[in-house]
Amino acid sequence: MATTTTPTLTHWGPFLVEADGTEITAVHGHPKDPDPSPIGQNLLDVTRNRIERPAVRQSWLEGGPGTATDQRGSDPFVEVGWDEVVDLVGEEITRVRADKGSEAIFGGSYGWGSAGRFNLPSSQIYRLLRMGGGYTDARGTYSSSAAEVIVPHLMGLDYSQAVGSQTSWSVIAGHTELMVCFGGVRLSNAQVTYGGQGPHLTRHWLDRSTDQGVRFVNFSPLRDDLIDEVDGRWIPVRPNTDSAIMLGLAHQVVADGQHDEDFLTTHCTGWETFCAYLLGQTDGIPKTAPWAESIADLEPGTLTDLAREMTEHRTFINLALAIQRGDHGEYAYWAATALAAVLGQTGLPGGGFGFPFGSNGNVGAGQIRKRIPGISVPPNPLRDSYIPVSRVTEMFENPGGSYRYNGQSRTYPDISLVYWCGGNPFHHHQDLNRLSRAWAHPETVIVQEPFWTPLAKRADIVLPATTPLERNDLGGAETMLVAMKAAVAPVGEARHDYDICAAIAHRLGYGDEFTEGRSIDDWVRHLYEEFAADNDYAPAFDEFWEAGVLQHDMADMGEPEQVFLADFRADPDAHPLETTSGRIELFSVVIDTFDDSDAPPHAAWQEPYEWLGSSAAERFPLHLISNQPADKLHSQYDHSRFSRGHKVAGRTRLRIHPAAAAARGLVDGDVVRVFNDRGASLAGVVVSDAIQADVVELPVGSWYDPDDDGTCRNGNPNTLTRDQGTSSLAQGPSAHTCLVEVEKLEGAAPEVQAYNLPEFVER
Ligand SMILES: Nc1nc2c(c(=O)[nH]1)N[C@H]1C(S)=C(S)[C@@H](COP(=O)(O)OP(=O)(O)OC[C@H]3O[C@@H](n4cnc5c(=O)[nH]c(N)nc54)[C@H](O)[C@@H]3O)O[C@H]1N2
Ligand SMILES: Nc1nc2c(c(=O)[nH]1)N[C@H]1C(S)=C(S)[C@@H](COP(=O)(O)OP(=O)(O)OC[C@H]3O[C@@H](n4cnc5c(=O)[nH]c(N)nc54)[C@H](O)[C@@H]3O)O[C@H]1N2
Ligand SMILES: [Mo]
Repeated sequence: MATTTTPTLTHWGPFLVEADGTEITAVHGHPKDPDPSPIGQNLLDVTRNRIERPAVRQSWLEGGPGTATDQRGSDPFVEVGWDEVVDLVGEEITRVRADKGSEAIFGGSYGWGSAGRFNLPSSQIYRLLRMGGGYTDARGTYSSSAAEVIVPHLMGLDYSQAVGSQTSWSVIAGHTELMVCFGGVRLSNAQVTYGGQGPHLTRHWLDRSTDQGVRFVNFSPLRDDLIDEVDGRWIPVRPNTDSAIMLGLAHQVVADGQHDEDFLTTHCTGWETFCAYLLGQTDGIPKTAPWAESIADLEPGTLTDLAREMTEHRTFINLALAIQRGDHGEYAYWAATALAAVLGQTGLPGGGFGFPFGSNGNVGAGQIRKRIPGISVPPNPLRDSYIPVSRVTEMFENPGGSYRYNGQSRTYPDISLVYWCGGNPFHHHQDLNRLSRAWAHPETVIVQEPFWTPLAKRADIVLPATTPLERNDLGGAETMLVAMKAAVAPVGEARHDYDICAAIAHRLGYGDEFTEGRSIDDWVRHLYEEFAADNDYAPAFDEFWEAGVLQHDMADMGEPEQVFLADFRADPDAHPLETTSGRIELFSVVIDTFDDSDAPPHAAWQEPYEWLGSSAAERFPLHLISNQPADKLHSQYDHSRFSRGHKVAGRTRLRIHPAAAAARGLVDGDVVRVFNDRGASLAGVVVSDAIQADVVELPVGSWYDPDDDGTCRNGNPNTLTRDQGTSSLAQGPSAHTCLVEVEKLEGAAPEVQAYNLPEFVER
């Protein structure tokens, strides 16, 4: 068969894929990408481990909703036809809406799914469920929940608006003298941007900044959170101590009399109260540099010297998202805001603070992302029915139970039906064995997914979806619009998300409203034409489709040189922030009224629930960092040869410091049991001095593969992480707060079964 070459866009960049009609035969970086991501090679296995036909869990099919729900994941499946499965889904949605109310449907469906403006799985499912009466939604993200809640309190900006107005890399390269990074600028993470990464430029900006004289400091448990080329200063820290470090730095600046009194009074509110806390006047503990050094386990003098360096130079403080994905994560962002205010450089070119450089590829690109219209999604008619996204297990465990969230007292709904599309909670959620138990609560679980992931295996009704390589779409990245063309035929009987949702909408009686009479190709053309009508430089659709990519007219892309909060800095009366005070809030009157004991009204050090300085470290003396995998996006394509080729001893790679390894008799390639009171995972050892001595790194993304005792044979770290909200403010996930112990596995290591297909039986 003739080979075709077609463009595509993923969350990890644009590519050209070669295909022979049924298989992808080669994946090439897009010629417009100077630093293509190796993750692209995962696409070679797009046709493997696929769900080929609709399937229903045997007990559910025989006994109906609510039957043997604790058998999810072990019951066999019965394959059925599309007409039958659409009927089953339609009937079940109708039954639950009528008997339990629409609130009993959980459609929050968190997950990244695929890039592609039209077929974005979350848009399709939201549209389907919202048009039909609504559902209980999920608010916030696993990425940035804590920041999303705290940033508006501190600076009156919506979080995504704040990220979009970050200081440009070009300004940092040109003006910053010292860039102090908490959680680094991790190049492997900058491969990715939600919704579509364009050309990869972060390496270029790191190199250029270094060439222009920016010196980097990397406060992080991992040295390689900053690439060697920038020759940064690595300060290995105890995880979760960032707030203490920043308070210690701020204290030193104040003790030296170098704080910007003028900025603190004209641009901030609450300085007096915060200062009294900093100096220890309110609790008897001055937050001095030596105090912080002992908490973070740093060499004495480290913070005193650095505080002086920061006062003497144009300093930019960068916060990775990781530092807010831990207990009290909100407060690391608040401490940085306060430290930057004390230094008085907020709003100056190359000074102040920003976030989250390195956590996504587009941060600091300096261009406002071009809006490519997607399919419109109406609001959820059940406006107030939502949970904070990572409270999903608690919701199943505790229907009717109450919890606090950003000043509100709220109640968990009683969920009967879960409909998940484009995410994988059995990868992304914390304490997976606890989720597995709670997962028996709903009567029915519907999963729409291309691959036999651990989530799909734990469904009652499985709807096989195609991937972007099997359908046409539009891909929008910062600088380019990509004609995402189908490269291979749909695998098995898989259907496009849109067609699945449309069939269900028809079954429920609102198909025409859902489709507006358009096929996928009609929609793609329609969305492009809407975009072209607003942008003179865009050619006619057919010309665009033929060319495969449209480079945006840069002149039209907003400020190329942006400085975060510059207008406010220049004139706070003319450009007040949309906070209660119009100023940066070093004390929040609003949060003070919440009166939650875990949510003080100013930046503060609160001991995380477990950390290297706590008594829990006597039993579990290693802090686990479950960061993002360099070789894939989350759990996507974990079945592929590329991802599996990066494993050690066939499971997730665990990095451990030479001293910690020697103390446990471990060498490279050993299989270890990583464990704590919550669970265990088996991993393959790599000994490395690029890690803080009491920290181990076990990246996320391996498909959950529990044995009978709940030990994950494949090394998923989320059997170990604790499932608790960051605080009553955001109730965000706190995966980066986790202690473990590691021991050599005795005897033969069990075989990984995560990539086996489930068992099928005839009806
Ligand atoms: N311990 C720990 N846990 C973490 C984190 C951490 O730092 N530590 N990080 C968290 C973060 S930041 C995030 S964002 C989450 C990520 O968690 P998720 O976003 O849930 O992870 P993905 O693996 O990207 O899941 C996407 C799913 O969508 C499917 N999919 C892809 N394309 C399509 C499509 O076109 N149609 C349909 N129907 N499905 C599709 C994929 O096959 C995959 O199963 O994980 C979180 N979990
Ligand atoms: N290749 C790849 N890139 C990705 C993703 C992926 O799955 N694969 N996922 C994307 C997504 S959804 C997101 S949200 C972002 C996440 O971006 P981040 O949240 O920034 O990413 P992480 O990998 O969790 O953590 C980055 C580094 O922070 C450090 N760190 C962890 N805890 C602490 C701490 O308490 N203090 C300090 N100082 N440092 C700490 C760790 O050493 C870790 O390597 O990444 C995105 N980029
Ligand atoms: Mo994320």
